[in-house]
Amino acid sequence: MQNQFVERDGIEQQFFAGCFGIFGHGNVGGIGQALSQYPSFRYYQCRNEQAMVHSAIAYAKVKNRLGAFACTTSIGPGATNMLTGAATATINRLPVLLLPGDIYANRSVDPVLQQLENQYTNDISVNDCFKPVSKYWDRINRPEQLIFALLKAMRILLSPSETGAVTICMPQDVQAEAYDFPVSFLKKKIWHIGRTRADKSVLAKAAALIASSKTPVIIAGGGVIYSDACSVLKKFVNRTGIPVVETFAGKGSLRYDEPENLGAAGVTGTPGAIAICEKADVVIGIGTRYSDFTTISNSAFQNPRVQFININISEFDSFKQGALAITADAKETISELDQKLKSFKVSAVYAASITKFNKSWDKQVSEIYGYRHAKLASQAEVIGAVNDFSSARDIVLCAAGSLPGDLHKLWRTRDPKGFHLEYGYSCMGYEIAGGLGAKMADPSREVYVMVGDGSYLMLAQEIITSVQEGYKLNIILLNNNGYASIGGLSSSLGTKGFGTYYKYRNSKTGQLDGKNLPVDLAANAESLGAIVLRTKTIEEFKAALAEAKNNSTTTVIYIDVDREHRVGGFAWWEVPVAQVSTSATVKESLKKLEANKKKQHYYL
Ligand SMILES: Cc1ncc(C[n+]2csc(CCOP(=O)(O)OP(=O)(O)O)c2C)c(N)n1
Ligand SMILES: [Mg+2]
Repeated sequence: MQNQFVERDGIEQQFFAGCFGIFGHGNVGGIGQALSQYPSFRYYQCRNEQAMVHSAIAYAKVKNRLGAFACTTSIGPGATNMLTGAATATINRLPVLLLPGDIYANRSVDPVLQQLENQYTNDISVNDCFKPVSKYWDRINRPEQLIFALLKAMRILLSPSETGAVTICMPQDVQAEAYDFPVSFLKKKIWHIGRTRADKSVLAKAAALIASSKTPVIIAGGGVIYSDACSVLKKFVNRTGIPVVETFAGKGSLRYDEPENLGAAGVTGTPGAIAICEKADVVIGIGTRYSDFTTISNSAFQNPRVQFININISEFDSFKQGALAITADAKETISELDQKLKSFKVSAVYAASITKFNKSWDKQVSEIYGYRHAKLASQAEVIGAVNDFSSARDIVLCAAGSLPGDLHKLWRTRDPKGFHLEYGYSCMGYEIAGGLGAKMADPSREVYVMVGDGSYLMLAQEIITSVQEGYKLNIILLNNNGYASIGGLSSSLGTKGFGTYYKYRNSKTGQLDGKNLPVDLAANAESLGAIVLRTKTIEEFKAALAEAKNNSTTTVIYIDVDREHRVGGFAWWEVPVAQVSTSATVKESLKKLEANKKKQHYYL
């Protein structure tokens, strides 16, 4: 693994940075022994198997998929704890190599501790659960199988279109067996990562379609950033005036203050992005997989003549929305389109409306940042303070709750790697472990992990690993006593935030609507080894940001925020409403849903 290198655009780098792991009887005598014998391939001790996959994902994301980690676990619960991480990696198209331990291949001691027995076959273990969440899955029943398995694994890990979780299950007895591998298998190998060029005739058709368009728009997805296409995108849109809207993974493709940048697309989008997409005649999707958040549940595009052109390295994605499919690398394709569209420019009227949207949204962001809420701070004020304080290359990192939508709209992104949102799986608990992976990938940047109380409680223990390894994180812990995002969603569906407050069971009502629970999350963070700065006002919070920057140990800045004081949105999102209910508010929500559903389209 130490001898696997990647090369793209002539730049060579080692692919595997090391191995995260937690030992048990399923890996301690095999992979554990190997890691102890070869310290140059560094082992990192973690606290939870899901968390270590999150760290590996974030590392790969910051490395633009040109670097990755392996994760080793014991058998049984250690292995299945990685399932959520595997799904997170595969959905976000990020490479991780998972090496769960597995039951004895020789079956001589069946059932070994933690083995799930199946009375109809002995050819199954809990690790078979990884199959649907992995892009490649294998089980090594004889050591020599590793030769083919690892070559296939590398192909998937390095494929820009196929990458995701690769799971190689390692039966605990086989791990300890010897085999005389060919020396050539262990020699340095450099894997070239190519840039697939577009089919000429499709490219010509796309150029002609764009040339004839009046109101084109580009949706920039994560593929723009992974392909390192940001500078060619900037050149192309600065010259042609085609506006850009950004998905969660694509935010940062263009600096926020480029005149063509309309900001966040879709459900959590800006007014300008929503308005321009609604009328667009040609939508150029680059490196996007068109999630419902981007398409506003298939209602974002209302022009009856709208046509899609998709530039995507994945054929699967390039064919979405009935598009003219360009299955190719983003950077190459944008450059070629730029050449073919030398004389194309959007109309002055269209360009003026785009610049106006860009400016008016930025003004609104300043107002939201500057607004001082009388009681507790609002989440938006906190985001504003972090954005204003952070340097252009610093990373803000988040995954779930109400923060992602607010950050998507409000964060002024100044660097392609500055906005790190795991919003493919939106997995609560990604944040702190992810922050660690991001910092490991680029220690020269400050990492600002923004985490809600709910996500914090899911998975905070990698604070310990960050302290152990000396990777300093700035963790902003926003407490609003429960699940504000889902509470808001519940209210919008008529169910009034049921089950989303952290409150005692009330003996009178029988519901969870008693007093607030006596939980002290700041003390919890302190107990894990972090420096904790408790802040009450936005001024204290700003002072804490400066203090945290000077600290060399992971610092948690704790602040209570007002659950009810929300930024609000400009679009809807389809979530089902009960068709039959005794509640008047639910019935009301059903009417709204039915009205919104009328705006949905099939794009064929
Ligand atoms: C692992 C996981 N479980 C459940 C959910 C559904 N969910 C999305 S946001 C959320 C609440 C998040 O709470 P918190 O982190 O406090 O953020 P807030 O909503 O209060 O901003 C829940 C339960 C999820 N995204 N991930
Ligand atoms: Mg919360």
